[in-house]
Amino acid sequence: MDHIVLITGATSGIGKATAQKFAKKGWKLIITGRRKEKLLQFAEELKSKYAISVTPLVFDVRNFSEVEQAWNSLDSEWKNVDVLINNAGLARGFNPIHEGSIDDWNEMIDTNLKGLLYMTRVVSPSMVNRKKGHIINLCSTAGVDVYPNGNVYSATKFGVDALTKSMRIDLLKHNVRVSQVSPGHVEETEFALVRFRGDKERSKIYEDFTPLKARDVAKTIYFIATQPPHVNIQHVLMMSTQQAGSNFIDRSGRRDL
Ligand code: NDP
Ligand code: 8X3
Repeated sequence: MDHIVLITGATSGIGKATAQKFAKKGWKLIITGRRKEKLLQFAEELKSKYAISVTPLVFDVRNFSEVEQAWNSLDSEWKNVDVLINNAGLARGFNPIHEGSIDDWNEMIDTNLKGLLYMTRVVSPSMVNRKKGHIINLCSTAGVDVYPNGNVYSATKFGVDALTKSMRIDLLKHNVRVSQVSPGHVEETEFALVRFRGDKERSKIYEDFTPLKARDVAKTIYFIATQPPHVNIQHVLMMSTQQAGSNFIDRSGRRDL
């Protein structure tokens, strides 16, 4: 298998589970994140477990010169990325709009929107030149429906949805597919811990219902990426059985098998 997938935000959660899924299927991987030690250790694990090639790149997606430098550090053969998964992202804070933190707002906008744009800007020209490629963006149920205190996080994910749609139109004539996955709540991630800045008590948001797991989303991403060349799955909106939308969760207890 000579296919190359580039996954941003592979040090934890959905990105990590997605890297494991593609590695298991024999793909060549470029994995990224800011936490160097975690990323390098994960790359070694993948290489020894699956006997595949893995290139780890440590950089902050919010910083365009770091993004460009990381991309330029790749050998030309590694630049032939078949699938770009724009996964790195986060929510910060959970305040009503009049009490929101400007720093939190900037961090979400810079990561979820600008980071996705910067990655797309450096990777997509090679896809256009080769007339081949697939970009898969991580959106959210928060990009489909708003909820109390979700304000700016939702705005970034509504923005991701708009970008997915417009990127698909721009890249249509170049034979580059653009898809999106919008999950509801997903455990086995650091999402809640990051949103609540390490507050373990506040981060216990999955105790009274069973959410999706990171590997459920990974499986869906892999399915999207492995359709025949004439098929593009444009958008998958997925939630656990106990969730029916951003504002509808059956919190009557977990239903793990
Ligand atoms: P995690 O916090 O577990 O993972 C986030 C990943 O993004 C980490 O690998 C982190 O790596 C990386 N990342 C964050 N900021 C940056 C940055 N500035 N530069 C580079 N990498 C960065 O969360 P999830 O796995 O849950 O989140 C993945 C995506 O899924 C996000 O876009 C999120 O919005 C979306 N999502 C999550 C849901 C959930 O309930 N968990 C539901 C719906 C969507 P590092 O810290 O090492 O840089
Ligand atoms: C993560 C899901 O509902 O916390 O995107 O916004 S939610």
